[in-house]
Amino acid sequence: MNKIIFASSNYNKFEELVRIIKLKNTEIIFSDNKFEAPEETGTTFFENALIKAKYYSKKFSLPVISEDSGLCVKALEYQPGIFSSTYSGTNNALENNRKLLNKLKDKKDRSCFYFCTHVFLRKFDDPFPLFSSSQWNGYIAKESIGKNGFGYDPIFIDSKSGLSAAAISLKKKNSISHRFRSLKKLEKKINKLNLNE
Ligand code: ITT
Repeated sequence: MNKIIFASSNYNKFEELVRIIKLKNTEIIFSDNKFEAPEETGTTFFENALIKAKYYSKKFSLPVISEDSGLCVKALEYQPGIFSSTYSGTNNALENNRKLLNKLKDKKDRSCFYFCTHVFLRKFDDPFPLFSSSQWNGYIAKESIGKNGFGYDPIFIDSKSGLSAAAISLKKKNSISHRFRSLKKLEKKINKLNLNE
């Protein structure tokens, strides 16, 4: 059985990822705050995902998948974007949501999207990283709706169904989300490799 580390401090992401991605003969292991998280100094989702992938693959000496993601709000020039997890100055989801609702108080256009980029590295100096990205379109609710999910899910409304990401089941979220779409592309690419080479 091959082992791949999911390089993240966010267990909610891992919970979704393991239900979405199916890799041949491979177990995906959560990095579980075993090492202090690296500083995310990039200016793009891709750069930050690569920073995390390189850092954790060196620490664990194993192949890794990393993810950088966030919520991009049109009326706020696509912020909080790469700063989503600590938008309010803490990584408290309630505080982040409150700040965002406040910023949008007088805005008519509440459209937004979740965005994520995934990176796969066989080793820290892998010259052939694999990557994938996707987005999930929606708009920001006027108040929190629903108890499922994490982060901005209670205030993110899926543009197709009109339901908040926290009001749908995990199974449903995992069939329409940014994470689902991006990971399915990555899954295809990884399954073409021979990880034992
Ligand atoms: P790692 O960097 O350790 O993976 P993190 O949570 O800090 O964990 P990011 O820097 O990629 O990860 O920030 C992602 C943030 O974007 C996340 O904390 C949420 O605030 C938000 N986000 C991304 N996807 C989301 C989703 O499916 N549902 C709710 N919020 C999401």
